[in-house]
Amino acid sequence: PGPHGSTAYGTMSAKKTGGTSPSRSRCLSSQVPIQDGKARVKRVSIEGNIAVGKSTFARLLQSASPDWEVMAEPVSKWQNINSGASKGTVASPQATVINLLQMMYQDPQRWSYTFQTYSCMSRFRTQLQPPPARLLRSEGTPVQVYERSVYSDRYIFALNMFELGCINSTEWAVYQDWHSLLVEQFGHQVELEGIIYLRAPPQKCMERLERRGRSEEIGVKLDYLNKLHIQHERWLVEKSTELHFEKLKHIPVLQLDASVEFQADLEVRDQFLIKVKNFFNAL
Ligand code: UDP
Ligand code: D5M
Ligand code: MG
Repeated sequence: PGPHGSTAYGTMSAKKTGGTSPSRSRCLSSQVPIQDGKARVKRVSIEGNIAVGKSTFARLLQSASPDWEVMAEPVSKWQNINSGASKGTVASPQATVINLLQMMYQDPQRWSYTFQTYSCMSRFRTQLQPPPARLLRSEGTPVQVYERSVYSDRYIFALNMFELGCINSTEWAVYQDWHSLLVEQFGHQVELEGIIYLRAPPQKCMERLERRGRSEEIGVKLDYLNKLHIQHERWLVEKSTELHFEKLKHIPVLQLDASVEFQADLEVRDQFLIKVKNFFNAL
């Protein structure tokens, strides 16, 4: 895991120094080199329901091209918050490890808002990390890929928690206020050029969730996955979710049918990769 729990799957040459030549690109910020008015390194998030196969798909992308860098969702960070240590200090002997993911599932009324602040903060951190040098040097189509984003945090999970009554209207108003402030202040640095939507019936996600057996998710019901599925459909297919960021309203979405077995079936994998390559090239 990286310093904040997000893992870059491809760490092969990520630590090497280097960069684009000034004639090829200029920087609007230190992290987003721009060429011809467009981001030189494209940024794409993988979205989809719990256990649809995002991490599996992310690993597949990471091994498919050195031009792609994939950042995993920092789940381990949410499962292991050290209560006694702030940044740069050593944890006291009494410090306990807090599993906020488990607390959120066990007592959603109490912990959903806290969880949303923490998950969203960790997603901002992930999206603010600069691309590795090898992507900046790439002559092809370099792409930084994230497992979920600050946008799904708000338009899937936080919204769903609010609709379920696990976040009250005061918490929802506060969440939306700081979320908009951060997205607007960070501007280009947290923009995405595209979204890959892994789509599958909630029942299929349930089967995969049970097979994965993450202990915190034992109590997750099909009904919850149904609700999250509907949020994804509203946002990425029907486009009926009210969005607050102009660029996000027009973002290209690649939909992949993740109900098929793409982990083991090499033919399906190759078809997915062709679609992804074409999608990236068109961004
Ligand atoms: N999985 C599978 N076939 C697939 C994709 C995924 O059996 O084509 C399994 C995978 O091995 C894991 C579970 O589904 O046990 C959930 O996958 P993952 O953790 O990638 O899902 P995520 O929650 O990241 O979307
Ligand atoms: O998602 C990881 C786990 O974390 C899964 O149980 C859903 C949960 N999760 C992720 N983001 C959020 C937010 N923002 N709110 C509530 N729950 C969240 P997985 O799909 O397994 O990669
Ligand atoms: Mg995952």
